[in-house]
Parts: sequence; C-alpha cells; structure tokens
Amino acid sequence: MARKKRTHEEHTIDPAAQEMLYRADELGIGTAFSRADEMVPCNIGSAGMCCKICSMGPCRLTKDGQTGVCGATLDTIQARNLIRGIAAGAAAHSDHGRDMALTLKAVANDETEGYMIRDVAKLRMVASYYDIPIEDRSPKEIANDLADLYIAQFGQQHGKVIPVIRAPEKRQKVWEDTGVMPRGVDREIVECLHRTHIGDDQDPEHILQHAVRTAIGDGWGGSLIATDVSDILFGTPAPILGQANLGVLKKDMVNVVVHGHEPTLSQMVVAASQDPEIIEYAKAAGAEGVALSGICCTANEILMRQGIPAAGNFLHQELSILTGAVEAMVVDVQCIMQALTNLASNFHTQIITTSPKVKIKGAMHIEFDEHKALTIAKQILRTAIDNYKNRGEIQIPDATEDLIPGFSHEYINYMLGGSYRASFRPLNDAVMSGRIRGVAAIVGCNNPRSTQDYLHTYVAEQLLKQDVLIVETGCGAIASAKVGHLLGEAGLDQVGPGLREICETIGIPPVLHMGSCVDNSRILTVLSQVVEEGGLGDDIDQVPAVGLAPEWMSEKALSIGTYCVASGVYVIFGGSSPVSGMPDRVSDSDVVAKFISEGWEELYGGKMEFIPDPDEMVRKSLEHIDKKRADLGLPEYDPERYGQSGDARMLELEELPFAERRAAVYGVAAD
Ligand code: NFS
Repeated sequence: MARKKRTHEEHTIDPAAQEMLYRADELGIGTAFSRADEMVPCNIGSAGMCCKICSMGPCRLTKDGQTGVCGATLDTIQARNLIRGIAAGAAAHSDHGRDMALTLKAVANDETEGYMIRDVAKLRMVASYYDIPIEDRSPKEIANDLADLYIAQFGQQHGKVIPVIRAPEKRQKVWEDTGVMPRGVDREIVECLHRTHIGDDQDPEHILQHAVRTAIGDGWGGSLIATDVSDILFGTPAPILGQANLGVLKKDMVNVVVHGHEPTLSQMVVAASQDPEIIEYAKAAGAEGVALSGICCTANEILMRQGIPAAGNFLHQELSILTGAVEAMVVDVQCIMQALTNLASNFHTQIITTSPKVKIKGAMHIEFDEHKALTIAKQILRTAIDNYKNRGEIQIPDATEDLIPGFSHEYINYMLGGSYRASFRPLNDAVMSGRIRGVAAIVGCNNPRSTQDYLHTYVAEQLLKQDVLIVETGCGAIASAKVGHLLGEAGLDQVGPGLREICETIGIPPVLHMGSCVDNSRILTVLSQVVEEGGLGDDIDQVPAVGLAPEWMSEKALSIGTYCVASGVYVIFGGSSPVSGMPDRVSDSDVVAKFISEGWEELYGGKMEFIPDPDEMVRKSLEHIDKKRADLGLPEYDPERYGQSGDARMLELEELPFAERRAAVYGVAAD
C-alpha cells in the first residue's frame, strides 16, 4: 500500500525546493520526496522490533512475550539496534576526526601540497590543554606533537580519551563513577559490534551504557579532534557574510557543488577555484568563471570560513542537479544519496567521488590525496569546466538569503567582551537575570518523511519568541539560513524582548550558526565555558539548555544525541522513535525508551526523548529550561520584565521631560 502522495507544498516549505520538485514532475524524474511517498516504512523495523543479527532470523517480534530464535527479548533487540546506530554514527564522525589528525601530521612534516597552519593561536591554545610545550617552538613542532597525541586517541586501549579533560570536572567524575569514560575512540566502537554479536551482551541497560561510552568517545573525542584540527588548518570561524539556497548557482558560470563533510578537499577546491589559471581556463570555455557552492556539512565548513555560498541542506542535493546548471557535484563522505548518479544522467552533471572510502556506480572517481591536494583540486575543476559545453536547458530558482555564519566558541567568547575582556560573563548574566530564558541547540538533518525545514524553523521561531537564544549546526542551520534567521538584526521583531535587547546590544542574530555537525563539539565547549564562568551551576546538567534534532534521520544524529545526554543535556528528537515498539505493545517496549529517558536522567542529568509534535517539543523545552532556572534559584522568567532598556528604551525616553527621564534611568523619584 503506497502512502498518500503529498503535494510539493507538503514536501517542503522552501519555495525554491518546491519549484524544483515541479520541474522534476515535468521531466518525469523521481526524488527522495517522491520515493518517501512511495516507500512505506516497515513498521516492525522502524520501531526497533526486528533482529537480523544472525541467520537464524530475521526475527520480527510482534506478539506479546515473543522472543527471537535465540531467546532475545524485544528490549534486548531494541537496545542492540540502537547501539549499532550510535556506533555507526560515532564511527563516521570520528573517522573524519582521524583523517583531520593525519592531515595535521602530514602538514607538520611538509608532506602536503597547499595546506598550512592557519590558526597558530588555536594550535598553541589546544596544545597547552595537554601540556604540550609551546614556548620557543615552531608551529610545525607543536603541530607534530599534537597530531601524534590526537592520532593515538583512536587506537588507545586504556586510560581515557584525552580531550575529555576539557569537560567540567564534575562531569568527568560522573563518567568515571558510572564506568562510561571512553578508553579509546576505536575501541568503544569495536566493542559495540562485539557486544551485539549473537550471544553476547543481553542486558539492555548494560548494552546502552556502552552506547554512552562510545558516544562520549565521539563527541568529546573524535568530533572535538575534527573541530580542533579543522580550525588549526583552515582558521577558526568568525562572522562572515554568506548566502544560502539554490539561487547561489550562477547562470553564466561553471557551477561546482561540493557535498559531503570533510573540509580537506573542499578547502582545496576553494583555493583552486581562485587560481588565475583556473579562471582563465573557465573563460576559455565560454564561462565567466567558476562558481563554487556547497551542500550539507561541507557547505557549512566553507561557508563559515570563506563565505562560500550554501546551495542548500541535505534534501537540496538532488534539487541542485535538477536546475540543470551544475557542471560537477564533488562528493567525499557521508549523507550522499546513491540516487545522485541516476538523477544526474538526465542532465550533463558529472558526479565525482573523491574519497577512497566512497565509490558510487556511475560516478567518476578522482581520488583525493592531501599530498597532491591542490593538483587534484585543479584537475577536478578542469573536469567540471570541460563539462560546461554540455549544459542543456537550465532553471535556477531566484532564491537566496543572506546570512552571517561563523560563531565559533572562540568568537562568542570574544564578542561578549572584546579583546581585553573576552569572557562568557555577559551571556551568563543575561541568562541569570532572565533576559535570556535559556539556550536551545537546534541541530541535525532534513528527513523527507517530514516537511523539509518546517520543524526546524517552526520550533526555532516559537523558542525565539520565548527569549530562548538558539545555536545551530548542520542542516538545521542551513534551514534557518534559508528563512533569514541568521542575518544580523533582521527578524528581531519576532524575538522576545529580553533576547532582542541582548542581540541589539551585541549586534548578533538571535540564531547563531556554529558550524557543521561534527562541530556540535563546539556546543559542548560553550556549555563547559558557561559552567566555568560561574553562576549557572557547576556542571552542564544544571544549565538551562536543551538540544533538539527536529528532522533527524542519520545515525550520526543518534550519536550526537547520546553524547549530549551523557554531557547532561535534555535532547529531543522529532520524527519517529527507533525504540518505540508497536503502539499496542507499549508495556513490553518501555524498558529501552524509559532507560534512555528516566534512566539516563538519573545517571547523567540529561535524557533522550522522541517527540513528533512540534508544539510539544517547544512546551517540553520551556518546561525543562524553567525547571533548571528554578533549581538554580534564578528569578522566574518574566516576559514583561525586559526589553525596556538599551537603544530602544533610550529612544523612548528621549520623548520624556528631563525629570521623568532621570527618574526612569536612575530609579529615583521624579520630583
Ligand atoms: Ni549531520 Fe552533516 Fe545534514 Fe544530517 Fe547529514 S549533512 S553531519 S547527518 S543530513 S545534519
């Protein structure tokens, strides 16, 4: 039975995406949106009730009390399925971190082409966290030691993954006491697979404790390493003007879209695209030049560092090709749909795979190697330029939105106090006084089973009205960019009065773009700094903050959610729960759902819940923030209390007679 076919207005709220879906209909081409309509999800599998770990099955547990052939209960099967997803997500992010560490090592030894250490200050700061000597040493010497230390974290067998020392002390103790301190990034991922092999770990809570250990190894290990090294090699992001949506593709230029995750290749493509030799080559082909843009987290990496425009988020990958204006889509790893090559065969677009880990039938493979990075990036661009002459009819939606990305934790620290008084004090004070009610991190994917960008932007808008400051990463950040939430003071009239005052005073948008998904590690760092600053408790679980992934779909999101919970955050996923069980089997399947919510909350102060209704997501977020405020003894949030000072208030006061103005400003009686 096919699902109801949705209209394109139900598929996405983005008019540019709708335009491309109508074009797909005209051309008779399917997309993820139409395939999601045609493909009915298996209700046994999606609820985590199917075990296919050995060939005695697959066992589908649909009746009360039923077990698999080996005797596995529903709870065990759900826990196994969940931990395997978390392991895959942690592996993806952390392998990205490994590649970055290996690149740093190669750069430190002069073995690469085109790379350099761009952020020496960050290199020195990170090295000093681990007592790597920095005085009287060259950046390459320091980088060599840091690279060795970071590379060792992946294969380490004992002890703890070293970046965890950057978590609040109390949090580290929680992890020690509950036995979830990760020993080595790879070791925990391998152990997930071992424990879930037929006949191994069968206690669901015990299985899920190891899921926590694995995820901490990702968030505070592999992902943090990826972020650190990306900043050291390519620069720590700071605000920069960018653009988002399909209108960034250019009619008279060779359009090259980079898609995937690792910045090593995309940064080099950026450098190559500005090379006079390449620009000349493009002009000789009849184009005005090369227009580079990004999809998914690769987009975020080059957007927040170089201001290279983002063509869109996850569900825009097919839509960008549907414009007919893309000469090459260059992909590396993660979130790349296999459908791309088939779709591209309707146009002239060349799909180019570049990672030794990822090949797709029908794509051209130009393998990337950091030792010859610039040469390969130029080869890729020449291939795209050669393809320009094959372009047919094009249709580029007239849709772009400006945005200001680049709010790294270093920049947030700086922006709050300037060079002399860089500090999180003003942010903490704003939360303590109630001008900012709390903080929400809205992150994660698009999922064609929900209306593209709707949940992200709806939840963000509701929370902004309630004076909740929002930080975003990944495809969620691009969703906000497309509707204009990431632009300076635009849209501040939709924001609560206290938060508005803060945004106007500092000069920031109410939604801060903090980077790619791997950069959720930046959010962990911000939370740690907030704790260190004082006044909002002595551990992350006391901070009035929530994490939301309203349109999640990837296993990486499960790992992110789990390490955030382990760090003390209440995490809400939208969409369907992979551990829901059948509606009429709630009692049986409760063990896992309850453990990751109530059980984890008892252990870590954070909990994981799956809530499909956006209003309920907002309600529970605010309830949680208010509870944390009350636990800290902070004043109850009062929407009427602020918004009457700052520039707006001064303008109003100018209208008043002097005595009344003085009374209002200094709180003295108007005599
Ligand atoms: Ni995150 Fe980034 Fe997007 Fe989801 Fe995929 S790109 S790593 S997984 S789809 S947010």
